[in-house]
Amino acid sequence: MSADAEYMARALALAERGLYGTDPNPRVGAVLVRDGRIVGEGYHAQAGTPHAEVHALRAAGEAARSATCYVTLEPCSHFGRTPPCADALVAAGVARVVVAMQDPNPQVAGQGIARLRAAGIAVEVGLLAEQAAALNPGFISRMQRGRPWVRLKLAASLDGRTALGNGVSQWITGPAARADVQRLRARSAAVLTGIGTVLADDPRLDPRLDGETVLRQPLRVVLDRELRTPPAARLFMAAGPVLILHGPGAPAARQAALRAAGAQLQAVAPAARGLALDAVWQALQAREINEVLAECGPTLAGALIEGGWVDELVLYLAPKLLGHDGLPLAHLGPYAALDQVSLWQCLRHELLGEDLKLLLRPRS
Ligand code: AOF
Ligand code: ZN
Repeated sequence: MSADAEYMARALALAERGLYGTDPNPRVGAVLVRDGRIVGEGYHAQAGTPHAEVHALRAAGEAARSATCYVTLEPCSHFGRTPPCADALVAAGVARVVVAMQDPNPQVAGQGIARLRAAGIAVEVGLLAEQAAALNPGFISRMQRGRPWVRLKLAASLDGRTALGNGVSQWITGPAARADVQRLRARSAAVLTGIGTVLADDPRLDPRLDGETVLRQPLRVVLDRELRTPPAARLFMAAGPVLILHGPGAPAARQAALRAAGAQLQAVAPAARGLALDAVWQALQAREINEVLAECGPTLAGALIEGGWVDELVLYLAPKLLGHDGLPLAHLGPYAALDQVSLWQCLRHELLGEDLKLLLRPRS
């Protein structure tokens, strides 16, 4: 690895420390190097607090003059909750800036780089760009596609069953896989489920991590066309907001009871079954949700997959066989030919305790 790539790798590792806290902002890391020595570094921890570059500049002080700054996202050029980082880098007298990727935020989108160049700073763009983009799939999706990144998590037996025929489903996977799911929840701005899962499992859906701080609680979202969520559901026992998306004409008394339980309610357009998923993403986009984790039963999982909405599938497989009458992963099909089936590409696999974790992307 070149020295530049090593410093950028350090900046990426710093950015990752913001994994559970920066929403709706992206995760960003920065390193300042002068004469072959790191003189300052930092990362963005939480929206409303200083950006990565500002932390690095503060740490470096006078040593930032004529230094090189390695940063995982283009320095910003706008006044948001905080002033522009590009101006701060210029004022500090930095000589060179190495940027992993351009900021997809239309308020920045190249203007930060242009401002640095206009001030006579040498700027290079694109070093470890793929790794930098992988830190922020949700932020990039929200900025470029106008909708959140959707990650579907499913856990099943080797024969693809999520529960016994009688509905018993607790603890299909082991403790390591379950801890991994808590980390997926913690990095997500929203955790999405359907009314079927609320009624069957009564989940809390909040992240519970050992020893790590979650700076913002994910929004827990229930798709509940008829507003059947019980006001005594365990969802309301966890800290953090609950949003129930419902169809038109939901009974006023149920609305009042759920509001009293602490839920936010919003009506969205209905679909043939359930709610229109494009309207669901619109509602979440309006709330600046970057990453959505869907933890749901076979009905919603099937609708997400068949609608082509799943950007990433995380599948945990437990070394068990639950039998032919167990509940399926997703209601799909029926398919009449193999060229109609849902196809996936496995990007990574990993053994977590006794369970196999697969990271999959849809084959387009
Ligand atoms: C950077 N460095 O560390 C981050 C950046 O409201 P603000 O001031 O926090 O601005 C948020 C926007 O700034 C965000 O949408 C993204 O475009 C950029 N994030 N930029 O130079 C950072 N987190
Ligand atoms: Zn900034």
